[in-house]
Formats: sequence, C-alpha cells, structure tokens
Amino acid sequence: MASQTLARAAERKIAPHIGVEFTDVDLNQLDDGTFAAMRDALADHGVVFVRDQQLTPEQHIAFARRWGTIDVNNYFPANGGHPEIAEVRKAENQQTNIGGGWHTDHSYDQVPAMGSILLARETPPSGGDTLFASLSAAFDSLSEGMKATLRTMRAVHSADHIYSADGIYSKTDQGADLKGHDVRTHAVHPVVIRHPRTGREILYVNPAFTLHFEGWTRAESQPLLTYLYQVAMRDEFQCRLQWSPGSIAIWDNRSTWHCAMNDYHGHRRLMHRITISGEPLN
Ligand SMILES: O=C(O)CCC(=O)C(=O)O
Ligand SMILES: [Fe+2]
Repeated sequence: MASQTLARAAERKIAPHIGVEFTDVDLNQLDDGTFAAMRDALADHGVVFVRDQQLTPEQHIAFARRWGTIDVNNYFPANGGHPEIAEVRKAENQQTNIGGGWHTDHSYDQVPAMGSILLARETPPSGGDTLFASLSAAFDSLSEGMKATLRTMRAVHSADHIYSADGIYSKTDQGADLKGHDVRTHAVHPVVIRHPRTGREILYVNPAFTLHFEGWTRAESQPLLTYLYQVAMRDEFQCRLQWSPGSIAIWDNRSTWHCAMNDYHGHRRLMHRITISGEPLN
C-alpha cells in the first residue's frame, strides 16, 4: 500500500477558558471534516485562531460563506469592491482605534451576529494584539444566587451612543471613516443566554452596547453591570492573540467579548472583517 504522510490539522488550546489555535491547515483547502472540527472548536472555546493564511478577498468571502450568511456591517468602511468585507483600520497619524474597549459585536441587533472572521492584512511591528474574554466562564464563576437572579432579567442594548452623528467615534479621528450615523438600534436580550450549539449559559451584557437592565434605570443598573464587567474582565477568563499578516481569528460573538489594544501609535494596522449572521437569542 502506498504510504503518504498528509499534514493533519492540530488543535492547541491558547488559555484555560478560551481560545484554540489550529495549525497545519490551509483555509483554501479545508476538508469538511476539519471544518466540522473547527465549528465544534469555536462553540467549545469561543475563538479559533489560524496563522499564515494566504487568502484573497474572494477566498476570505468563500471561507466565510461556509459558516453562514454574511451580515454586512452598517458602520465600517467596506473594502474596495467587496461590500461583505469591512475594513478595521488605523493609520500612522490616527490616535483612536476601532474596538478599543471591551465589547461584543452587534448586541444592539434584534438577532445579533454569530461571529466574525477577522483577517490581518497589515500589522504594526509590535503591539496591536486583541484580547478575548469568555462570558461563559465568567457566568460559571458567579454564585448560585446571582446566577438565579440574572436568569430572570433582560437588558437593553443600542449602538446609537457609539456611532451616531454625536456619538463617541464622531469626536475622534476615526469619525470621518465611519458611516451609518443615521442608523438607530435598540434590542432587548436576556441577561443570560444559552449557546445555540452547546446549551452552555452565557452572561450576555457588555460595556459598549448594554444601556441598562429592562425595567431598571441606568443609575440602578450601573452598579450591578459594573460588578459583572469586573468579573468578566478577570485575566483568568481571557486569551490574547498576537497578529501578523495572514493571521485569522474566528470568534463567537455570543460567548465572548473582545478588545483591540491601541498601543502602536505611528504605525498602520489594517484588518479585514467579515461578519456572519446569527440566530435569535434565548
Ligand atoms: O481590530 C481588532 O483586533 C478587533 C476590532 C473589532 O472590535 C472588530 O473587528 O470587531
Ligand atoms: Fe468588535
């Protein structure tokens, strides 16, 4: 029998609660078995990281379509001829970055995105890492009393204070690049959701887009939200990705937060993001 050693994808956990890296894979030639393993790994670990990929924009889109329907972002500039690809960029002369505070994308939508596939095109000589946090591990760490209370609650989310004409970005040097100033968003989601694939419980509030608990004022909501955010931001629930051109991260928006470090002033960083549609949360 002819013997041939084929490169086989391997998985390596990045941190105890979140993140897995796939090695020995070419996303342009991903067989169905490895893709299924990647889908399972995403549900189990929240973020899948792959390095050294050579994807054209068309190949990036083709890979994204294997995960689901593409959700075109309202706010980020599109890449040239590809409306499916949002550019997340910071130039040498800009001070503000995109996603520089902890958040999960699209929680302000009625049906939030499943996740994103972020591909590094240009990276600074050092810095520009992205941190990810597991909101299922954070939820698991709470007391039974707190968990039971949170399971009865819902929270209100919006992006208007971030992206509208008088929102946070408009006051920064990213303002001119962003669009969708007139888009209005408002969504109410359970504070504790179940992951659609694993059934695992997830704390579903985030510092960027959650305004308050339903039926509570913002002032009443703030102390409990602040406490929950402090829990979720604990180092033990995080992993850190260090990018180079060709690195790709796929994250699950329901079970994770992310935060892009802004520690590379004077250098360019360009990422291509494709967002995948999700399903109603409950
Ligand atoms: O640039 C990054 O590392 C992440 C930016 C971000 O928040 C996003 O693409 O959703
Ligand atoms: Fe983001």
